[in-house]
Amino acid sequence: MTPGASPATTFSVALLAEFVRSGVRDVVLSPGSRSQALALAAAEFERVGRIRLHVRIDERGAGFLALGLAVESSRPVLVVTTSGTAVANLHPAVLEAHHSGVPLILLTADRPAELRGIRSNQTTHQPGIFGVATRLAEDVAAPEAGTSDPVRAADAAALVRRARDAATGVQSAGPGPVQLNLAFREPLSSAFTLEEAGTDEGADAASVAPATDPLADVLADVLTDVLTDLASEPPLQIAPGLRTIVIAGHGAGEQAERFARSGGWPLLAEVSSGARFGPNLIVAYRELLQSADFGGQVERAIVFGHPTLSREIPTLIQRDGVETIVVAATGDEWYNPGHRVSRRARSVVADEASVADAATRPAREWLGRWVMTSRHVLVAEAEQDVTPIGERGITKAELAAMRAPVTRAMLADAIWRASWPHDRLVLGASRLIREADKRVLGKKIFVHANRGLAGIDGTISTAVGIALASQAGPEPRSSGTTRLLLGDLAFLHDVGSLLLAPGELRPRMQIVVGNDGGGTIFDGLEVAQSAHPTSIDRVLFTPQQVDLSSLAAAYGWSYSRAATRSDLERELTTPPAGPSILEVPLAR
Ligand SMILES: Cc1ncc(C[n+]2csc(CCOP(=O)(O)OP(=O)(O)O)c2C)c(N)n1
Ligand SMILES: [Mg+2]
Repeated sequence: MTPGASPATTFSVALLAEFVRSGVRDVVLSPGSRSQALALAAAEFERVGRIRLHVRIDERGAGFLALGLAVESSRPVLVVTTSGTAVANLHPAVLEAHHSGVPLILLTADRPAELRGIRSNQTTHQPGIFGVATRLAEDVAAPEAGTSDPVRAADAAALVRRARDAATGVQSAGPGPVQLNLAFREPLSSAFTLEEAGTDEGADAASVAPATDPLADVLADVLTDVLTDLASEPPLQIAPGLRTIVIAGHGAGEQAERFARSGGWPLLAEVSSGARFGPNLIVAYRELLQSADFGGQVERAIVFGHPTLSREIPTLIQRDGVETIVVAATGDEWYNPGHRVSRRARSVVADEASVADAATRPAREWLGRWVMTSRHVLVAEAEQDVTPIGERGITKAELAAMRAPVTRAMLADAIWRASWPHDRLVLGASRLIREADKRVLGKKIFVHANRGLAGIDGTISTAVGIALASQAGPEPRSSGTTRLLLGDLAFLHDVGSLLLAPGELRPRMQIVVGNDGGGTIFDGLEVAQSAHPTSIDRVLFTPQQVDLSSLAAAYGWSYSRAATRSDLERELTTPPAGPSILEVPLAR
């Protein structure tokens, strides 16, 4: 760095260099004056190919974009903002990341100590503003002139290590958000350049180049941590003898499927569990849980992940005579409906007796009855709402079915069928994720939903983050399409996130909006039967008649509409190459 350089810039460059060295690849930033040193440093790191930079004017969308990038890339993602309300706009994404265990590192620029508490412009109390939602919150004093670069680099390295460790969960209860509140004093930046070869003197850019694969470092740390956990607490051994089911809520992962299979137990896996596949899968689990012959017979439930999509699961757990074991590798808030969970474990295995028992007749009958009955329920429902298309020729009835208006069931089925292992599927919070959860068959595909808090906010930006990170990954998993299925209100809530920065990689992404003119999820509430329909419409359904094609045109996304089943099939199987919106009108 040249003599006379702004300490803000010297520190920002050192900090970003350390983050790159620690494995960070994606930086999301929103513009602002106080954060200019970080922003200009990020622009330089992008120019020399060290990071992927994503610029968004709206910090709320920026936060969710970072969340999507982190979910897909399994790496911490940096978010840079200026001071004031800019910081507060990150709060929704921070809460979601906290509750769903996603590593975000927020670099929030602030005034130095002498300018705080005196009504300076755009100045509020930022340190720790996210409360318990951050794994670590540090208020970092403004960098001083005159401190030598090596000292500053050492400070930056230590700070980055603390932030990285906290965000990936090495020293805390699992991955989550971290806030580094960074004070900057005038001059807020100075000019500098990094050399492409990575030999810039001041920034010590040679050392910016990672010596080893940084991803390997990050994963190795997380893995070491998990293994240490496992070593300090051996897996809970699950013995046979009780009529058992395995429940996989959001984020349960493949381990839930493996575990259910090893013990020969029915697997009730939500659509975004990561475990919705395999021979033990029970798709029609709601109907079965309601039945005395199935739900009524359960003596033990073993729960992975975070179930949020049905009432039947929490009801079962609260029933007398059901022993529930909740499994979570990390985290300190445990799923516990009605405070009735009997045991918690960091990991479980089916013990030898359970594995042997899985092959016995009573165990095979227990599993077989669940699997067969679930299939019967699905077939009966399918006959009601969808006429199958014959393989040879199309009959009159089939033709009519192709021209029939799209239903939610049809939409959920079609989008599931169109998704393959190299694709990504993101589901917004609405009736549609529940519709998918009720019916889609087992398939090993990537499904994400923001179920940490199930907000309708940030859905588009989360999906854009997933799409962009997936495109940057290795082949062939980088070649797919990210499809987002969401309702019209969730779409409109985050419509500003359609704004993509010119020159940035465009997401290979199809947004499918099930447009029923408002929030029809509320029509299912009990109160909708008794309250005045006008009031329900006014304050819950909240009708809208926005022209989505105009919005698409305004933001430069291609647009199409699918009103019939044949339109839908065509649009889903041959989506446009770039960002596109498919509007599907649905009856209320
Ligand atoms: C940020 C936020 N605000 C409010 C809610 C409450 N909420 C849940 S679903 C929903 C309406 C969803 O409507 P839409 O996206 O059109 O889906 P639909 O139910 O019609 O399928 C609302 C407002 C929420 N989950 N998150
Ligand atoms: Mg709607």
